[in-house]
Amino acid sequence: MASKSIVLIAIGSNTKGKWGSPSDCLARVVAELNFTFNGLTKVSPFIVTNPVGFVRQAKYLNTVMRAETSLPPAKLLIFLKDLERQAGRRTSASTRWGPRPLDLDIIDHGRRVNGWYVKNRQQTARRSRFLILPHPEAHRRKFVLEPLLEVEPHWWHPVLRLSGRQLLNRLSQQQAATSGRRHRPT
Ligand code: A4P
Ligand code: MG
Repeated sequence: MASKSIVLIAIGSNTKGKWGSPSDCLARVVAELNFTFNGLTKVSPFIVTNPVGFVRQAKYLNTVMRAETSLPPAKLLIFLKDLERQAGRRTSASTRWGPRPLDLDIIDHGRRVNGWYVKNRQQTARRSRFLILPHPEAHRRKFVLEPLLEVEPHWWHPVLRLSGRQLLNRLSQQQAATSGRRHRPT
């Protein structure tokens, strides 16, 4: 039997879809995934978060699931994309980082690294339709890191080699620096 990997899946929703409101949709997808992973899952509490993106849109409901699976990354991605479609997501009509009834991102799959390279001496992820691991935006997103730490408190980023806690602290410091600049008297 193939060995199992620990996977972390970020789940988000901010519009009504075929599975109902964002909270109905999250409950449904958690149930579907729980069934698929034979109950070997842990789910963080659902949190309401401000939207990140380039268009005006409603707040999101977010959570992170930890699961154990022998499904390889590419097969898991196909399965998750199918769930997004079942929940009413239309890929052709979707804007990058725009509103959606369901978004499923693989944050980590057994600590695999794929699609990252060094640019100007910094680790950077490619922009591509192919699977990037760990997810290219996870380390910049509080709505991913906070729930992730609830289900995997000792997680660390396999490329940036920083813990989830360090990444969150870094985000808070960056935010404080930006708001400090904004409020500096002229
Ligand atoms: N893809 C590559 N790597 C991965 C991965 N690790 N996990 C590819 C999942 N997918 C991955 O994704 C585009 C393509 O990325 C997929 O075909 C897949 O092969 P998408 O979700 O179909 O579309 P997208 O919106 O164009 O891009 P993306 O980058 O996935 O958006 P995100 O990053 O998912 O962001 N604000 C809050 N508060 N909460 C949210 O949950 N979510 C988004 C969506 C924006 N703002 C948000 C939230
Ligand atoms: Mg996505």
